[in-house]
Amino acid sequence: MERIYIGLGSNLAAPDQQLRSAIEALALLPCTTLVGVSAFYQSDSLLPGQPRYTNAVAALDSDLAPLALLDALQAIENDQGRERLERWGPRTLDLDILLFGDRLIDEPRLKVPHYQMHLRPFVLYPLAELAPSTLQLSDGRQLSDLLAACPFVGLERILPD
Ligand code: ROI
Repeated sequence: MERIYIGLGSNLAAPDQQLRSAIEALALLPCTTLVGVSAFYQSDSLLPGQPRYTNAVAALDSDLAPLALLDALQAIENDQGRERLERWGPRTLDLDILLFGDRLIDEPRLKVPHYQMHLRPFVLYPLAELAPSTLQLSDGRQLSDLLAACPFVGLERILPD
């Protein structure tokens, strides 16, 4: 059993509802327990001209292998109407494996830790709600150091209802 953190994002077709549906789907994954979900956060897209995003992070405990989990996450994205028209395009649902236990993964389909998480306040701040502040990433970086280098700018925290 390994602790896994998943980043969720949506900027199309009722983003908050997309995240809620995705969380229900995560809770139903085989060999997996959903152990926590952060608040939702809204922010502008990193790319201009796209609708604002809603983002959150979920914590799972799972016995799934990394690529089996990736397949399951892509199936959830597809079930929720994701169309892969352009890289970085707007999307109904994006599910990213951020951290997978203490594994370092460098495969064509999957790199863990997620290669841009340290640059993304909409990943780091929800992650910090779920993970201990002393969390050390599998590549040796400390979550607290990443947070200190990534100001809480442009994020609007949506209180859970
Ligand atoms: N911007 C925000 N705020 N949230 C995202 O999840 C997100 N995802 C992306 C790009 C287009 C880079 N911008 C984003 O893929």
